[in-house]
Amino acid sequence: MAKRQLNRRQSWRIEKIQGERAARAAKRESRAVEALEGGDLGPEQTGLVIAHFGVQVEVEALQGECIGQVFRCHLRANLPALVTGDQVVWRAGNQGDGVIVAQLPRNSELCRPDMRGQLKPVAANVDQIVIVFAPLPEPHANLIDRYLVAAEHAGIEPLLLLNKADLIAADNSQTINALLDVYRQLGYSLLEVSAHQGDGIAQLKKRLDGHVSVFVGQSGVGKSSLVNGLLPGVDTRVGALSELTGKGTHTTTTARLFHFPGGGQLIDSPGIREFGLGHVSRDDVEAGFIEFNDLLGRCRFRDCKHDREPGCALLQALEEGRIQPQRMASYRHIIASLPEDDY
Ligand SMILES: Nc1nc2c(ncn2[C@@H]2O[C@H](COP(=O)(O)OP(=O)(O)OP(=O)(O)O)[C@@H](O)[C@H]2O)c(=O)[nH]1
Ligand SMILES: [Mg+2]
Ligand SMILES: [Zn+2]
Repeated sequence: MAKRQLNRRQSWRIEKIQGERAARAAKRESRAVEALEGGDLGPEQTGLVIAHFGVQVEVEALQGECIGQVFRCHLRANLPALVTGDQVVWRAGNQGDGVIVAQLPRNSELCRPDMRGQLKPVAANVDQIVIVFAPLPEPHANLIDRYLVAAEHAGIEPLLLLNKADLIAADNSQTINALLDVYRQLGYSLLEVSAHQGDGIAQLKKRLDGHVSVFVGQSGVGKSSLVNGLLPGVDTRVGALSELTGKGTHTTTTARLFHFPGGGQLIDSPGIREFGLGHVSRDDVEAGFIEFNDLLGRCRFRDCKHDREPGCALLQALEEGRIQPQRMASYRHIIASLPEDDY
């Protein structure tokens, strides 16, 4: 009991300190914006957010004489939350800095709930989600399925990417191949590569050319290593797996956008431990399982939960092997984790 009270008090204090810190930062920011706006600002122009640092963002000029150059920009107070990949209207200051004036409409956004369950966009205007996994850290099919649901929900093309193919050996090849088979059977695009040995990197490059892609996946699967392999000259930070847990160590802390010399963009994002789907409904989840598409609406009961109802089209397909047991288990796991009013 005493411990719990202490924890509550502690977390209240932490929240208070964080709140005060955020308020001080906001004040500093608004003073910086005022100072900039009081000075000599350049004309309004469009830019691309290539990285995000708390209250400031890095913007690449998309037009004008500074095209291609990067500016550290402050945000006007009334702006919506910006993410990497956003296009904005901004004005340059005279010291490599600037002010963001407006956010331009997004044509896609990949969202996920934050620690408090609140929905947060992680990248904007991407047209391909590259779901990266590896033999180590051990892949979780359910996490892959969650990303697939998020991709289908956002209407963004998914690409499954197995990295660290060099780590496939006698002791894990069966498990890995069984996992890959699930997605091959569903018709998803799948590539096997090794950032370390370079296998498959040329093929991957071809798949990314001309697209705006975002790398997502568990921490430690090698997303940043792949960026380094794909874009020589870019030297983004890579971190060893924890010796204790064999998991990634959350090396990348902010999503960052890179350009391919021949066109196309790639966003490296921070790895995650869990990927909630708080913002999607049961219908969205069902629509995200592409093998359900032809079956939905064919159950005897309109509000069928596909649990044990008689005349359920999904259960029958499961029995006949048209739905893979692992995917059905994954579907149930995801549904069970949705907030209750979404059931
Ligand atoms: N054997 C092997 N190891 C790799 C390969 N690619 C990356 N690694 C290693 O995996 C570890 C994690 O790599 P990162 O690139 O930092 O992984 P990440 O996905 O960016 O991790 P976060 O930034 O934390 O999300 C490092 O020790 C890399 O050297 C590969 O193809 N083969
Ligand atoms: Mg990384
Ligand atoms: Zn049913």
